[in-house]
Amino acid sequence: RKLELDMRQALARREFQLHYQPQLQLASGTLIGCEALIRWRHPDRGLVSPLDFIPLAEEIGLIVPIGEWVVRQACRDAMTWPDPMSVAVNVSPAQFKSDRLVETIISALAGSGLPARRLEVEITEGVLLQENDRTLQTLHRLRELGVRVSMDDFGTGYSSLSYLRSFPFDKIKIDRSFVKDLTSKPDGEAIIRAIAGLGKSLGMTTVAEGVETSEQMQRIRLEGCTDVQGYLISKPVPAEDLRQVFAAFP
Ligand code: G
Ligand code: G
Ligand code: MN
Ligand code: NA
Repeated sequence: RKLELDMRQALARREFQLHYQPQLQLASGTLIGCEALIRWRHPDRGLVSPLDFIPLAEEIGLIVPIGEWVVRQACRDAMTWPDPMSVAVNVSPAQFKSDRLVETIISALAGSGLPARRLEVEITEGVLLQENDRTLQTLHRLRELGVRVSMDDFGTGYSSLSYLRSFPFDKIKIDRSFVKDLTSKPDGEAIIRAIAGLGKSLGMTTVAEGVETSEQMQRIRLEGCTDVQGYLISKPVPAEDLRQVFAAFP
């Protein structure tokens, strides 16, 4: 398959790029960090979305070297941001299981000089689906390093709640489908309020994803979420454009 062949070359040809989307802390009105989102600048196809190549990369095992590149690049970029701004990387199930994740992270932190407290790992339910001792051990090793761990796309899977019981996440990222329902469905705010309350009682921060309007942001603040991420604050932008985004916030 052509795409597969191209992807095998893409790392060496430096065709991958990270875009960054900031997260705003509601209480302080400051930006607390950014999520790294990979892009593939394909020579013929232009910018390819991760939705179109991450699943294939997972399937053929290429997610491991790609994921390593993401972690290293994200740490280097975050070193140029004001302390204590953090960077969040998405780690997919195959990468998580590869057994090199912790070593890669230790090496990326050492190589860049980024303190562990400024790195965040986002995992989805997929990682915990076949939860076993090793999965939990990896999560605890990350925690011991001082790296923070977030539960991504919260609420979309089958047993999000039970995962919160298995591991003490630092942050819950509320899936953007719930933010969409906030103003469009009669009881839309009930779910957000419940998750925000859950986060509060478990000592986890809660970030609402996909916030596009100021009306949504106001409601989210009222329901008790601590942070927001979405086009209202900024779209994901290349590292070079972040300076301007940072400048727009105190
Ligand atoms: O920006 P968006 O279209 O940017 O991202 C689409 C999906 O791709 C999201 O679910 C996101 O978590 C995933 N994604 C983006 N960047 C990465 C990455 O570096 N690694 C992995 N595993 N997934 C990513
Ligand atoms: O799955 P994950 O949460 O890691 O990926 C975040 C995805 O959400 C990315 O594809 C990103 O580009 C997208 N995204 C970020 N902010 C918004 C937003 O305000 N609206 C919509 N529709 N998508 C967003
Ligand atoms: Mn994410
Ligand atoms: Na998400």
